[in-house]
Amino acid sequence: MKLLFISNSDRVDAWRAVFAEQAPEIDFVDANAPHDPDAIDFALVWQYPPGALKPYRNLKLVSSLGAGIDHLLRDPDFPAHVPFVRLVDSTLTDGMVEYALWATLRYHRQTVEYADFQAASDWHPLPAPATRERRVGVAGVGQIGGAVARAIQNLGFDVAGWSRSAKTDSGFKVYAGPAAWPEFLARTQILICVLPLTQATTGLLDAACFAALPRGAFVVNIARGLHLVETDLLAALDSGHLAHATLDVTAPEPLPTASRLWRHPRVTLTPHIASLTDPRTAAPQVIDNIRRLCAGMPLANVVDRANGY
Ligand code: OXD
Repeated sequence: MKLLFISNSDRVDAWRAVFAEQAPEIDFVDANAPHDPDAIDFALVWQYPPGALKPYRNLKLVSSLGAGIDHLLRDPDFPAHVPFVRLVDSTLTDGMVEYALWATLRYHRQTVEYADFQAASDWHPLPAPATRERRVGVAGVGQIGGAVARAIQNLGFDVAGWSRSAKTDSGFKVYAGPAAWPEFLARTQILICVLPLTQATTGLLDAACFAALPRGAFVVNIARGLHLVETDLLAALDSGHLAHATLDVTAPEPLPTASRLWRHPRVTLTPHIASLTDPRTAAPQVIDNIRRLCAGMPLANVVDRANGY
């Protein structure tokens, strides 16, 4: 059994080592090394040039190295009839939760303002809102967004979520569907985007969204750059309607040096590091799915291509 590893950004040696230890029966093939495409059974993939999977005619399973698979589905040559599974990894989720907590606490504890005061040698205490009065809104409350919302709620914040469809067992209020989006935004002081990128969510963080947030709101995007309209964000920050934005993702990535986001005093940028896939915790589920396939058992975390996640 041969598994092809194809990624522009992941560490092939680290993945190879975990496969050698945990699944010696699987022959791990680096896409950059010479190999026979017809002999490849499975593919483990992340960012790669569109069309790169086209030569592999005998694929039986494609596994994503990450949770969001929008970029893979955009490849017109992505094999349409091969089972496709994504990663649902607690380590990946933990990283997202940690980043969202950091951004929330940073805004809640006004450290952005205090950094300005320090730069001006200004000893200047601000009135501090109570945690229970700080309204955080998490857009996208699936596996990762739900964990983000619960962790923030556990710190005592007033948390609500927004999702495509109604959810009743989340432990926090969930606004459902496009009709509830404006109401969700109107109550949200810190907006955290954890949505999957689909046709319906592309460009959702736009001028109308920012206008619907209360004045002084904060925006955190840890999902995909294409959720957010950069020029609309800059306009909302320049006008003072939004107080600050934290962006772990941009469109495109890497962010071109000409982008004003790099230099905007009200923007914090990180290079898509909110969470990184760790082969030690992610590989076991890739291996498990291969073994399930071989045993004729149902696969875990199959992508619903119609929904786009
Ligand atoms: C992911 C990512 O979707 O790292 O897993 O962006």
